[in-house]
Amino acid sequence: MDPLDLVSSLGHAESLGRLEDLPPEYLKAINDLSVAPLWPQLRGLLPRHKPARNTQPFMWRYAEVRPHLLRAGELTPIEKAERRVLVLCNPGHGLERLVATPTIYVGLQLILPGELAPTHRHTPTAVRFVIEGSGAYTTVNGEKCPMEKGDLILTPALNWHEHGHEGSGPVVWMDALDLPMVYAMEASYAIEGPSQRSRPDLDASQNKYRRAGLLPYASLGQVQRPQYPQIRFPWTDVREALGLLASVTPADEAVQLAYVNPETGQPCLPTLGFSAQLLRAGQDFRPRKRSASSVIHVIEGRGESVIDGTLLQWGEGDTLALPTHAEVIHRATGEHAYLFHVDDAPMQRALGFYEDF
Ligand code: GTQ
Repeated sequence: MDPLDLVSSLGHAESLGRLEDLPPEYLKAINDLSVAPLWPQLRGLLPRHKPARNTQPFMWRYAEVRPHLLRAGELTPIEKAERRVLVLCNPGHGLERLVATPTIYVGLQLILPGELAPTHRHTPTAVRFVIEGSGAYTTVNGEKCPMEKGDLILTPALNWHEHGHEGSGPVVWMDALDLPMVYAMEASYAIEGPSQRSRPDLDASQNKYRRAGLLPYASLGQVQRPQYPQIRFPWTDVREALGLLASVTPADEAVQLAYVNPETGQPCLPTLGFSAQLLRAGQDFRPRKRSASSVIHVIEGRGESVIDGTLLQWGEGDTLALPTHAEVIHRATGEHAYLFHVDDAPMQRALGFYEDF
């Protein structure tokens, strides 16, 4: 039987009634009560088999954006910005919504020597992934985390954070936030607070969770494990771990490590997921199609990706947006490449509909 016949035999019509099919006085009467009929919009809200997507497969080239970010450093003093950020706006969503994908906000943030981006906390969760420079830091609830290239630093929801720069030269990092969802929930706001410089607790979580497989002994006796035990994930460790993982991973399998809560093994944040991938030279990598949208940042190397038929050729510092349900192929075209992934799989799992195919 033709699948479409099956659909109709189950009582599902191919096309549903339209607004124009209704008497205008009926529509006016219900609209005046702030009420609308579902059926003209049902297929739009719940398309069959595959979601409607506005997100475009897209790439922001670091070499193109960087000069404008540095110019922002001349045009806008930190006091006039608080956070000097250029936001990567997916063209499928325009410049107003400030989203890279429907759920992921991505900005490139610049801090110059001596500057301070003052303490605040907010309901959205953020992470920083360092792109260039050194000598900057982020202090999270009094824990001062150095920011070196490739480091991932978490600033979970409602945690105090400030950024500073004690070195020389510009420092740039990528911010990824779950802001679009928190904003859509009409729950996004920030509070300013006093500087945390008075009690810097240097990289405390790094010293507690230095190596996978080893936990502070006292943790074993705790019923409730800490929600955000590790704040900084240094790139030097992740890169080395990827190299070792590659040495024991069959050629056709992904060499990819998830950033997790070392106490629980769960994703390190509740809404967004983070992973680092070593893409081996000369080999097509075809991840499974998945319901999550994602952003990929190129840490090192060159390559190309085909995302829903769009070819994007990337190099170090570039950032790509991948829609939900995308068909994806990645290949490194030079040596090995290293990719940092941000996805919304944790929130999709929490909502009970994450799928891969
Ligand atoms: O550094 O705290 O890109 O609050 C957007 C909002 C960065 C930050 C962003 C923020 C921050």
